[in-house]
Amino acid sequence: AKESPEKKAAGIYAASLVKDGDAVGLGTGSTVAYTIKELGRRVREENLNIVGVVTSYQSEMIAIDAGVPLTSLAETPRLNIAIDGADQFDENLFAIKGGGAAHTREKIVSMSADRFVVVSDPAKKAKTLSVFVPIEVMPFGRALVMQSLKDIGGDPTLRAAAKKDGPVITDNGNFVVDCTFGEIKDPKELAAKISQIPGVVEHGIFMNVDEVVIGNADGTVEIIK
Ligand code: DER
Repeated sequence: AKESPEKKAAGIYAASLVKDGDAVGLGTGSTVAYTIKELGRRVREENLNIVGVVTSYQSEMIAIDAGVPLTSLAETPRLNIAIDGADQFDENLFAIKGGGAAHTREKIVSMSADRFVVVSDPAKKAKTLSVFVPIEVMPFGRALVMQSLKDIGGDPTLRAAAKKDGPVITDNGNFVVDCTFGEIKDPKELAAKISQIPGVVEHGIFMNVDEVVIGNADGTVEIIK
C-alpha cells in the first residue's frame, strides 16, 4: 500500500501507548502495519519487552519481519492492549471492520484486551456508519446467509478474490459476504440481527472500541475516547 502520512502518524502514535511487559493484540491492515513496525523498532532500540498476538497471516508476517516476539492467545488469553484499523467509525466509536477479511480473529483479540485502540484517518470518520458490513460465512451456509441478509434489508455480495478464481477464502477457511444496509442508525440492533443468522461466523460491526487515534497529514494525531 502506498505511504499514507495520516495512517503513519496514527500507527506510530499508537505504538507509544504500549508499555514494557505488555501483551499486545496486533491487528491487520495497512494502518496497524505502521504500529507493528514501530513496535519492532522499540523492541530493538529501546529493549521494549512485549509479546504480540497476531490476527492474520499478514500481521504475522509483518510482526516476524519487524522482530516483535509473538505468543498465542491460548498461552496469553488476557492482553493489555489491542491495536487495529477500521473501515469506518461513528461518533459513538462504533466501528465497521473487515475490509481485510480478518475481522473474526480481530474481534476475538480485541475482546481479549483490557484496552482496544483503533488507528485511523479522517476519511473513515462518519456521523453514521454507512459502509458495507463484512461478514465471515461458513461456505455450507452461504445461500441461507445471503437470503437471511436480504430479509433484514441488506444487499449482500460474495467477496470475489482478486488474484484467485472464485471467492476470497479467509485465514479460517470461510467465505466473506459484504453487505450494505445504507445508513446504519442502530449498529447494536443490526449486529444482533446478523449474529442470529445460522452460518454467520462473525460480522464486522465492533462495539468495543475504547479510543480512536486519527492521524493527520502533518504527523499530529487526534484522540477520540
Ligand atoms: O480488515 C480490517 O478490519 C482492517 O483493520 C481494515 O479495516 C483497516 O485496514 P486499513 O488500515 O488498511 O485501512
